[in-house]
Amino acid sequence: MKHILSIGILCLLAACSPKENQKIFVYEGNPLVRNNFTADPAALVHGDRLYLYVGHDEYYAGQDTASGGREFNITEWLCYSTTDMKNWTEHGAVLSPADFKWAVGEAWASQVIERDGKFYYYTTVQAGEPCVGKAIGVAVSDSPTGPFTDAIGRPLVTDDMTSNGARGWWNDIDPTVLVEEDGQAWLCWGNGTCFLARLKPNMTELDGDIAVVDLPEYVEGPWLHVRNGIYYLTYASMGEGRENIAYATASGMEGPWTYRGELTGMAENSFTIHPAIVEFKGKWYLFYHNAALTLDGRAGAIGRRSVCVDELHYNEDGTMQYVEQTKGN
Ligand code: FUB
Repeated sequence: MKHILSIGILCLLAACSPKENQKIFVYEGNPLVRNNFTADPAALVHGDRLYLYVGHDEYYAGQDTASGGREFNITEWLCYSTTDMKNWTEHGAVLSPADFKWAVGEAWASQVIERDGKFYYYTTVQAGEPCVGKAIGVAVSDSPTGPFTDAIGRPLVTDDMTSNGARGWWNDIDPTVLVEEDGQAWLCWGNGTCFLARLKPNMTELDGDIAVVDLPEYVEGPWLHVRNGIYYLTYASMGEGRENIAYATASGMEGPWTYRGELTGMAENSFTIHPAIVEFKGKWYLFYHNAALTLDGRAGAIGRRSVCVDELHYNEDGTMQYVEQTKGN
């Protein structure tokens, strides 16, 4: 029995460790990822390693002349990981909308979380008939680097389940998930409206009604985390014509949520910004994106963004200190 357990542990370690053909790069200041345009970071700490999941902002013919209409071309989600925030391993594409039979394209923001040894990938995809519109899908894997497969064969959240508000068919985007210490899981998402619902312990069904959290200047990209009994709901809010990051706190997931102000200013050269917050090896980090990178002669733009990271510090009362966005060489 002991022998079988040891083999099991070794297999798991092998699955989670960088493989020989995986590329390593060294963090040289922001932007963190410099070999791809990347957006919408989501971080997961598992064991000794931090996993970073991002949308891959890809070039498309006509992008340089496009105005309005199609802003993004994101057809896959990439994964990177690190044990020291300095040396990063590339795991490549770990999920794509094509992995959801009901999806018709576009891979918007996501978050991966672990529960009972399974890794759940909650993500935004464009759904085809009969639930046309942005939808939230959930894929599952035994490993943080996949392979991930559609957990339920249909969307978890579709347009008809929520009121449309200002954003119509594309308001069901940008899922974030939190599992409380007592095991209660929550799903929060939305563009224009911040939706919140309980998840059943199976992590693949909503449990009860969908509530709306009223937050000043809320746009999109919510991120939930807890520290010392304080619940944080951090989100992309509307600054002066572009998004910045703001947050609210509560003593429990049911609120009331108290607005605490801006956490960052607007991102360099980018209309959007998107927060992810985790603690890793005793330090707290804020991941976000800007559009400051020039890659292969193409300057950053709305669909050519770059994931960044900066340290996050708290005040004694639990409020988060304003984060200055740093820049590398
Ligand atoms: O990347 C596409 C969309 O832009 C995301 O879903 C939003 O959070 C914004 O970053």
